[in-house]
Amino acid sequence: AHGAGQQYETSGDVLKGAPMQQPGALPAPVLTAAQFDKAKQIYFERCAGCHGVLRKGATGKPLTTDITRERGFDALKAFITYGSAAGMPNWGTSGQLSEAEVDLMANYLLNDPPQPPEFGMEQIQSTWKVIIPEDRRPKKQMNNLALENLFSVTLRDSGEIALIDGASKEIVTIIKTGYAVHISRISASGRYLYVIGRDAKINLIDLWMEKPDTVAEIKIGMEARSVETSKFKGFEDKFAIAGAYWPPQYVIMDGNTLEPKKIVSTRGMTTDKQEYHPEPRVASIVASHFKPEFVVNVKETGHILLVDYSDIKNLRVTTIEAERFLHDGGFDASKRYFLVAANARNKIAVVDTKDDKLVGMVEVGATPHPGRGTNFVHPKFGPVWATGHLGDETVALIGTDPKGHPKQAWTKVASLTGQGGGSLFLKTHPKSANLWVDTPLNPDPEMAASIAVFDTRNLDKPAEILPIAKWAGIKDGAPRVVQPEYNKAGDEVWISVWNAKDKVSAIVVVDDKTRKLKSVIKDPRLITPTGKFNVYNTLHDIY
Ligand code: DHE
Repeated sequence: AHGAGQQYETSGDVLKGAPMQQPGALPAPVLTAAQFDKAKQIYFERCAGCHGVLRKGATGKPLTTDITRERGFDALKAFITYGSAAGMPNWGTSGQLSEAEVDLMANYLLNDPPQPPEFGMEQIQSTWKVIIPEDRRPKKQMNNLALENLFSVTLRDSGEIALIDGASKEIVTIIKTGYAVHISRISASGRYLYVIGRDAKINLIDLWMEKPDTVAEIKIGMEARSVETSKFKGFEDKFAIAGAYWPPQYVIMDGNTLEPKKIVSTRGMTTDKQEYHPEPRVASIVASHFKPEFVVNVKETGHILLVDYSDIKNLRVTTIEAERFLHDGGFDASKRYFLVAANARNKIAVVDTKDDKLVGMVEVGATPHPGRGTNFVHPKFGPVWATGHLGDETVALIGTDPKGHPKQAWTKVASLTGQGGGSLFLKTHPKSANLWVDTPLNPDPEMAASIAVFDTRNLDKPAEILPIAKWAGIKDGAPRVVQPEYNKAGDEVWISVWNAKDKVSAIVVVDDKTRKLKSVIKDPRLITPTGKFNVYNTLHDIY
C-alpha cells in the first residue's frame, strides 16, 4: 500500500527503537564509484524529498552519519526494508527496491552525503532559452479557446502537462515539460502559464498562440517545487519567481522571457534554536494582492519572507519568524491573509499581507496538508479556511474574519471527521455548498480511491463517500483519487484518478449540485494526472 506519495509522512521515526550498535561505531563501508553513483541517484529520487539532500531531516528524520553509524547497518537495512508506522515507506517489502539495493542504501547512509553542486547565475543563464521572442509572439489571442476555463493538468510521470478545455473536456494540447511537474500558475493578465518540474525546469507557455506552447524555458536549480508571478497593480506579468529545494534559493525572473534577474540564498538560522541550517528549502510561494510582494515560505528555518519586487536591485525582504517545516498554504477569502502549514509541527501560521506581520499560529491535527486550503462561510462561525491532514481523519476549520468574528479569528473553530488520514487536498467554491476532501495516501485502497463530500450548510451531517475510481471504470492497479478542482463557473468538480504509469488513469468530472457523475476524461495520453489548475481560479486565488 505504500507508494511514492508516502514520502509525505512526517517525522518518520526512522530509527526509533532500532537496536543500538556497540560504542565505537562502524567505519564507513567502501563503495565503488559506480555503487556510490547509483545510491546517490536512488537517494535523490526516493529519499531527499523528506530527509533533505544533506540529510539534516525535515519531514523525515535526520540521517547524518553521526546518527546512522551509531545505529549501524542492520537497523538501517530493517527500516529501509520494512518502513515504519510513522510514515517511512517499506521500500524493500513493497518491491520498489531490491534486496541488493536496500543493502546498497544502508551502506550509502553510513557514508557522508556528497554535497551537490551550487547553481549560480552562470549555470542558470546557460539553461535559459527564449524560443519565441516577445516581438514574434501574437498581439492578440489567436485561438478560440475559452482561456479562463482551461485546465492545466500535471502528467506527473511523463514529464508533461495537458491543457484541457473546460467545456468540451477535450485535450487541447500536450506540452513537454521538466521532470514530474509540480504546479502551474497563471500570469496576472491570464495569458502566460508557468509550470515547474521537480528538476527545477520552468516552462513559460503562451496561451494566446494558435496552439499554446512553450515560448521560454530555464532551470533555476537542481530540484524545485514552486513558481509564481507578480500580481500587484502596475506589475502584472512583470516578474516570475521560483523557489528551489537545491540549492536552497529563490530566483526572480522577467515574467515575459524568464531572463534571470536575481538569486537569493535562503541559508541561515532556524527560528527555534537559532542555529545555522545549510539546506532551508523553498516550499510554497504566493503573490500578494495588497503589495508588490511575493510570500516565500522557507521550510527548514521556518521563516516566511515577504519579498518586495518593486526594486529588486535594492531588495527589501521582511523576514517573519513563523514555525519550522513550512510547506503548503493559501489565502483566506479576502486574499489579505495567507495561511501556511508548518506540517511537522501540526500548526498553521497566518500572515497578514497588508500589515506584513504574523497574526496567528493555530494548532491543528496531525500533519496538516492543505494544498492551498479552501474557504467557505460557516453557519455559526462566519468565514473559515480549512485544511485536511495526512496524519489523521480530521478537517480543521480556522476562523478568518477578525472584523466580524474577532473571537474566532485565527483559532480552530471546528473539526470535521473525514473518512481517514492520508488527505492531501480539499476544495469548495464560493458558489457551492459542497466541501470535497481527498484521501489519496490512505493505506486502505478503497478510501484512497474515493472522495468525501461535506455539506457546508449542515456540517453535522456525515460526509457522503463517492467511489470516484469506480466511476471512472478503473479496476486495474491501485488508483488514487486526488485533488478536487472547480471549473470557472463553480458548478463542476474535476478529480484525478492517479494510477501507475503503465495503467489507465482518468479525470472524473462531477456535477457539483447533484454530486452525480458528469463525464470521464480518459485518453492514452493522460498518463498519471495529478494536479489540475483552472486558469480563472488559479489566477484569482479562488479556492
Ligand atoms: Fe506536492 C503543492 C512539495 C509530493 C502534488 N507540493 C506543493 C507545494 C510544495 C510541494 C512545496 C506548494 C507549492 C506552492 O504552492 O507554491 N510535494 C512536495 C514535496 O516536497 C513532496 C512531499 C515530495 C516530493 O518528492 O516531491 C510532494 N505533491 C507530491 C506528490 O506526490 C503529489 C501528490 C503528486 C505529484 O504530482 O507529484 C503532489 N503538490 C501537488 C499538487 C500541488 C502541490 C497537486 C498543488 C496543489 C494546489 O491545489 O495548489
